[in-house]
Amino acid sequence: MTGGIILWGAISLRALRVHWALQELGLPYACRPIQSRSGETLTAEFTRRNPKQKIPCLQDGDFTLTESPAIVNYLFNAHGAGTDVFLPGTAEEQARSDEWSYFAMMELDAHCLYLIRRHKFLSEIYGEAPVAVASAAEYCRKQIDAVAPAVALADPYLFGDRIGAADILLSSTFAFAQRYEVALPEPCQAYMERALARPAYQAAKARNEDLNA
Ligand SMILES: N[C@@H](CCC(=O)N[C@@H](CS)C(=O)NCC(=O)O)C(=O)O
Repeated sequence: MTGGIILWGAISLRALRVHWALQELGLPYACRPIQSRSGETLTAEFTRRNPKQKIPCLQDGDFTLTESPAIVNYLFNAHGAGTDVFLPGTAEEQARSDEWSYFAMMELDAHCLYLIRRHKFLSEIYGEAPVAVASAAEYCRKQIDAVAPAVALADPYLFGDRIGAADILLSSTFAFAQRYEVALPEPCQAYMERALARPAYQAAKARNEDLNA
C-alpha cells in the first residue's frame, strides 16, 4: 500500500459519516474538501476515482472505496482492532449491525430522505414532487416509529458502551431526518443526541465544514 488516508468530500451529510468514523478511530487523514453540485465531483481526476461522481470517496493507500456505509464499515473493520469502538464478534452481531445499517441506508436515507432533499429542498434542480415528498415523509416517520422501542434499549449505543459502525449510520440518518423535518420519537431523539454529543462527532463536523482542509 502507498500513501495515507485521504477523504474526498465536505459540507455533506454522507461525507460527515466518514469523517466521524475516522475521528472515532483516531486515524490521521487528509481531506480534499470537494462539494456536491459545485462541479468539483465532475473533474477528470475525481471521475477516475469515483465514476459515479459523488462524495464521499475514500483512499486508504492504494485502496479506493465509495458509498458511505461501505466506507464506515471498512474503516471500523480495517482499523478498529485495539481501539475503543464496537466491532461485531459473532455472525449474529454482524447480522444485527447489518440490519440496522441497511435499515438506515435503504428504508430511511435512500427511500425517503434523499427523495425529500431532492424534490423539496433542491427542487430548483430536480423539480417539485409534493405528493411524493409528503408520502416519503409519512413513510419515514412510520419506519422510525417502528424501531423506536428497539432504539429505546440502546444503552447508550446499539451494542452497549462502545459506539459501532451501525450507530454512526443510524444516528447520522436520524439527524438527516430531523433536518428534513421528519419528527423523531423521544427514544430516537435521545439516542441521536447522545451519539452526536461525542467529541469525535464534533471534531468530524468541524472537519466536514472546513473548506481549507
Ligand atoms: N449512496 C451514496 C450517496 C452519495 C451521494 O449522493 N452524495 C452526494 C452528496 S451527499 C453527492 O455527491 N452528490 C453529487 C452531486 O450531486 O453533484 C453514499 O451514501 O455515499
